[in-house]
Amino acid sequence: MSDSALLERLAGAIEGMDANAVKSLARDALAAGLSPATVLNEGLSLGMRRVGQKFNAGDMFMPEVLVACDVYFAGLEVVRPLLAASEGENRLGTMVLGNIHGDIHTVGKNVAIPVFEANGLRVIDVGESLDDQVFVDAIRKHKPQIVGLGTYMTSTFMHTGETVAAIAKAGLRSQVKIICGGPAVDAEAARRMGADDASDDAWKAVDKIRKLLGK
Ligand code: B12
Repeated sequence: MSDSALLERLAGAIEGMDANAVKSLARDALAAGLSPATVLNEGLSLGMRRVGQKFNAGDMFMPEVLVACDVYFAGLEVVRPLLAASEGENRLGTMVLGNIHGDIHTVGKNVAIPVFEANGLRVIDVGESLDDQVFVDAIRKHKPQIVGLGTYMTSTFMHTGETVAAIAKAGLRSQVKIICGGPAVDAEAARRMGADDASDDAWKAVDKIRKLLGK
């Protein structure tokens, strides 16, 4: 089977919510010589993006999305141990990532993290519904180049300004770029609140992060 056919079948297994198929296809793709980053970026991620599009179009329902996420994670189990050892690790820099106070949504963050890792970020996940001080402490501890703010509701996205202000008050704003992520974000509004950018799509966010870091 050609590489593109293998990747297409992998994506199809996620859309079809078939965990067994996704694992064996991921192994086949690696055995065929595809890099772990390619298997994630062009196979597993393609399937997850299509699931998101179907959900937004009303062609898939939330329980199905959650099963598809589990299938995505089953495929990730195969690929993830190899990712850290591959070309991806820490090429772009370090990201501290966490959800703004009041936000407990985890699925999007957990889907985004491997995408960021496969594209060269070392990601430190500091958790959900965080006080602004947690971001400040994590920046001091891990010295990231980029901070990701998970904001999955309008109310928490609107808190961005306060979190950015806390980082600035601690004298750390000039040391980091800040990007918001989640379905309710808007890049212009994020900039008005003092962040650098925002994205509702992990794969597009990688390009934005590259630009922000000048890479
Ligand atoms: C699943 C879900 C839940 C689950 C969460 C389970 C979990 N463990 O995550 C539960 C049931 C707990 C929940 C609760 C609530 N939810 Co809810 N939830 C959703 C739902 C249906 C899907 C979210 C999801 O998983 N999407 C799939 C993932 C893959 O997509 P994603 O999150 O957008 O992530 C992608 C990108 O955004 C990006 N990304 C993710 N993180 C990051 C971070 C960075 C830095 C970057 C750059 C990119 C990035 O990468 C991902 C892949 O591209 C959405 C509806 C929707 N259309 O999104 C509502 C939604 C987010 N929820 C909403 C609301 C209001 C609530 C509740 C207040 C409901 C209630 N009345 O109780 C509570 C609040 C909980 C809280 N305090 O946080 C609203 C928010 C509306 C708004 N604009 O404010 C939404 C949009 C539904 C709606 N249309 O009303 N929710």
